[in-house]
Amino acid sequence: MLEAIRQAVIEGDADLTVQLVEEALEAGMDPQTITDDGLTSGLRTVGELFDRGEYFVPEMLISADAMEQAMVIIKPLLAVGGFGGAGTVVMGTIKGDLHDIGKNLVVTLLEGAGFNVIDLGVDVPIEKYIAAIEEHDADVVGIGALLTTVLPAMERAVTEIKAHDPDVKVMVGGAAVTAETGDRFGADGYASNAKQAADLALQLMAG
Ligand code: B1M
Repeated sequence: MLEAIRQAVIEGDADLTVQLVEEALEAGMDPQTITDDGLTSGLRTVGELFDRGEYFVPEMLISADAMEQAMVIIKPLLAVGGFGGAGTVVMGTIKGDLHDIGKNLVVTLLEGAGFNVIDLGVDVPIEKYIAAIEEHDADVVGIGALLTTVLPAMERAVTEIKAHDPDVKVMVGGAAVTAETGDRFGADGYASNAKQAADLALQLMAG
């Protein structure tokens, strides 16, 4: 079933992807497993096909759309839990990067963990993060990046946010980021997937 979902994403067949996800949920499969090992795994293969020059941007967009249509069904099942109990998180993909599927998943799981999430979207300049921290008295900032070319911008953002407000916790993630990158940038934490991001935000709040 998971392989069939992977293949439907790779083929960019949104209708089939949605149908298979509905069948998997009816069969009792865990929504997180469907997301990580079916949908996200399929998009990772799409990235490899792009890398090999077999797929191009339009194919990536079509496959991304198949995942996003399936996520409409899954998201409400992931975001179970209270809202706003745990604190405020400002979330966004860094300036220069337009990838948001993973970021949106992180937002869903943060809300499911009880956080009030201010989602700044994609291509977020540093000053927008800082203005949002001020406006919403944020406890945690989440910065995502999927392109290696935007890592210098992410490093500058971590430095400037920490200089502006040493008390706010900064966590980083996204396919272009590793735990080592996070350490080197001076971030308070790194998360490799959406569930880890929610758990990390709770840990950072607990100090
Ligand atoms: Co592009 N893209 N893309 N892309 N794309 C990648 C990232 C790439 C790795 C493909 C490849 O394998 N070569 C490659 C980057 C290479 C590199 O720099 N390392 C790449 C490229 C090159 C590009 C373009 C430059 C292509 C071009 O135009 N020439 C271009 C750049 C546009 C831009 O950003 N300025 C581009 C464009 C696109 C689309 C817009 C077509 C589309 C994005 C659609 C959208 O987001 N709305 C797209 C897609 C879909 C991909 C791949 C195939 C899939 C990404 C995805 O959404 N995965 C991707 C291949 C890959 O990732 N291997 C690729 C599903 C998602 C759930 O996983 O984002 O990893 P992910 O999120 C995970 C974790 O990372 C983590 O939790 C999530 C859930 O578990 N996480 C966080 C994510 N964000 C976090 C933030 C946190 C914490 C955890 O904060 C604390």
